[in-house]
Amino acid sequence: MAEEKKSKSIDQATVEMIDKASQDGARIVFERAETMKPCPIGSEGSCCNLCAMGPCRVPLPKGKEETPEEKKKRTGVCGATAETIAARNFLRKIAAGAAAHSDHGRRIAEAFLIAAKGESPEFQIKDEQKLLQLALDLGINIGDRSNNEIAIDIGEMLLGEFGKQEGELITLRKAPLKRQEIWREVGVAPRGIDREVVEAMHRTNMGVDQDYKNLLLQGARTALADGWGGSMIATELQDTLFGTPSPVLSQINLGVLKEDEVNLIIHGHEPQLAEMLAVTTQDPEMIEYAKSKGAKGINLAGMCCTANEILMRHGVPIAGNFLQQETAIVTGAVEAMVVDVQCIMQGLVDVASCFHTKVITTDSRAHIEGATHMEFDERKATESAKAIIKAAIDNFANRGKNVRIPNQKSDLIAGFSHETINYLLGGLFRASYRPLNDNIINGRIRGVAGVVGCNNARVTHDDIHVTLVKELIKNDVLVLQTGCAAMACAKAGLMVPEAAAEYAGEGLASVCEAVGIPPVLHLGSCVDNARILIAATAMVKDGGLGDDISDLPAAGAAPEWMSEKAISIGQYFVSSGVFTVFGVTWPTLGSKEVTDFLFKDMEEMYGGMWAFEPDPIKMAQLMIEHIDKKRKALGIDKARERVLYDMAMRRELDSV
Ligand code: SF4
Ligand code: MSK
Repeated sequence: MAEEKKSKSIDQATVEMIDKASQDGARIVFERAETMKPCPIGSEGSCCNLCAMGPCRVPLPKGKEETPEEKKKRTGVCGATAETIAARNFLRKIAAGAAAHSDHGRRIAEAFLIAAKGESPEFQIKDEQKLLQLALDLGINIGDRSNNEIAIDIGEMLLGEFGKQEGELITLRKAPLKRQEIWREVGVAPRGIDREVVEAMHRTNMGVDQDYKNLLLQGARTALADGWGGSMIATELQDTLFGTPSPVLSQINLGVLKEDEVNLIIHGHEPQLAEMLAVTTQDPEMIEYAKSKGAKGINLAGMCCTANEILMRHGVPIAGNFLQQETAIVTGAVEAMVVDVQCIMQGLVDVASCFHTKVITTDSRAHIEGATHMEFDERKATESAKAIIKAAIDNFANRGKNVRIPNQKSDLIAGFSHETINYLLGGLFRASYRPLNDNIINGRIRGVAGVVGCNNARVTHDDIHVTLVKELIKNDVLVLQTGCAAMACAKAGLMVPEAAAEYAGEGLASVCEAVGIPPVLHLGSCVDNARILIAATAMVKDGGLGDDISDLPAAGAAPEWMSEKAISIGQYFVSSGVFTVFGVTWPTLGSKEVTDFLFKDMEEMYGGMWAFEPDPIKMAQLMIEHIDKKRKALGIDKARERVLYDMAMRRELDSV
């Protein structure tokens, strides 16, 4: 169960806006969470509403041992057992999460093709090197063909992966060979992205797949279609089209909003419109228009993962993470909250009605009653972006006197794509993960952790993320982050190089100082968890740490998860061989068998398994124990003499 909530947030800007919301009569998520308690039966996966004979509830009896006879009777009307019900619910979450990431990937593939065919002058292939690398990876002829010709083949091939019916996803080839073999042996190599999602929905329909182990196999297949399919396609094509991120300095928290400028927040997940806004808000014509309406300029800021996308590529500041979307409006200083898809609270419209903020939906798949709909069209990208910016500017005159922007904002460095990490560690001419592997082998870095995922109003906002990550880096674990988890740690000052000396253990700090990186690296948005898979694969390929992802001294966590997307991410990490811990609550606790299967049996199948631990210090302990277990298996558990990693040593490594 969720831990007892101590306070609403560790972030002072959020705390200040929670108070302001209550003074202003705006009902925001923190208040709604007080009045709407989670259903204990649904939260443990023991409620089935798949057919009109239900909903059927089969909760685990509390406080007493269940007899076999009692357990036999604990079924739905159709006879479905608690195991089947929990596993079906779990698989449906994976399918929904995989669908969200993959539909994002599909839209990017379509936008990529529009650009490649020259149908949108605003979108051009930005990263030629990545384009050619992708062509090589996919076996697409380069010859003397133009970039656009090559891009059309890439776009069509990858778009085809969504509707593919037979064989295996082509992007699975990016995984270590041993990992690919494991998937084939277990029988979970996905065939086509859409096919796995549809099959998951079919199998969980009333009266189809009623063996929890078989259902969970489809869970792995569907999640892999997300991580190594839809999400990976999204990241690869976004980088090629909009540019592969490189280190960039920016700021984060509500303090990035400006008193004297038009504040436009872009929120959601897909980067196409955000890319256009990043460019078009700089257009002198738009700035002049803002000035004509009494503002000093236009201030674009991001929220949730759309924010991460334009932070990584343009350094656009971030106003906040998931639980801050309404608090941004409560400042009274936001002219427009422009949203695309995913993680957008319907409550935004109600909160906005207490202020002057316009909520603008922009995607045909995501309308909200009471919002203004201004659809973004990639073929008329500038025109669409300008219309949205003008609507924000026109609203500046309506800003009232009730404005309070919190002072809090923190510096951060983002932009750690796989390519950047490779280059920073290995250098321009010998880009590699070798120095990382060497520092893991010699013990300066104990291991690597991916800490990702959402905020959840059932626990103290940002607290679990920040406590966990501080504990990990103190123990010399290098942390890779995406999503709202990354934002929590950035706000806490963990994403600047100076954080190494202040928070990291001696070994990790020495490496960070030598390379000039923070101890916590921002890899991007939720779909960019695919970058973590690629980074893990690069570590395997560089040698010395086993021959599969499951051999690495590595672990994953989503400490404050809330979205079904997080379950899909967790399952593709587990099925890729990573020990993965979730906090807050666990959705199969209604069935001991299903939970044991996920927490124990999956290790035998995949080398990775799930765990649930709401306490961040205990969560860190579990992850560190796993990392140490892997170090022991690799024979690198002996403490080695700690030597500072200086420039001379780096040069020596480069010359190897
Ligand atoms: Fe109840 Fe079975 Fe229908 Fe689910 S499918 S609601 S368990 S009768
Ligand atoms: S935005 S999925 S709340 S991380 Fe990707 Fe944040 Fe979770 Fe949405």
